[in-house]
Amino acid sequence: MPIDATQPYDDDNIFAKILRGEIPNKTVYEDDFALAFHDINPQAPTHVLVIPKGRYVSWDDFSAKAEAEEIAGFVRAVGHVARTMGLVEPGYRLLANIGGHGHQEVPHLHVHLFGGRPLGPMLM
Ligand code: IU
Repeated sequence: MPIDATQPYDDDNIFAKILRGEIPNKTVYEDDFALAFHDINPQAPTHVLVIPKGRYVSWDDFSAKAEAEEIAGFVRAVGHVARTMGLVEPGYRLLANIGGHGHQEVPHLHVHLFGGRPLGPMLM
């Protein structure tokens, strides 16, 4: 079920549990600001989720409330993951689903990173 992007942060959401190490994940990269791990239901040969370490439901609260350092750290982490996975050339796709119409299901901000094959026109 899609979530309401304006809901309060839920510390019991699955990605919060992953961040606390309570649920295993296939980590690709981790630093002070972000964790990147393989999606459990990959939609492309490479399908990685990158999440900020802070308690943000969606792009809405992250963009409004995160410190500049957190935003920069997260954006740099996404780029670092793509670069170190060899995706810059031939290319890749970033996607963030936000709230109901965006069909966001997990209430912790995440950016999907897809690659490993030609992805065609934008997904809808
Ligand atoms: P969405 O943007 O919230 O719709 O995507 C959630 C993604 O989280 C989706 O691609 C799931 O396969 C993925 N995921 C996961 O990787 N591990 C989990 O334990 C759960 C969902 I639940």
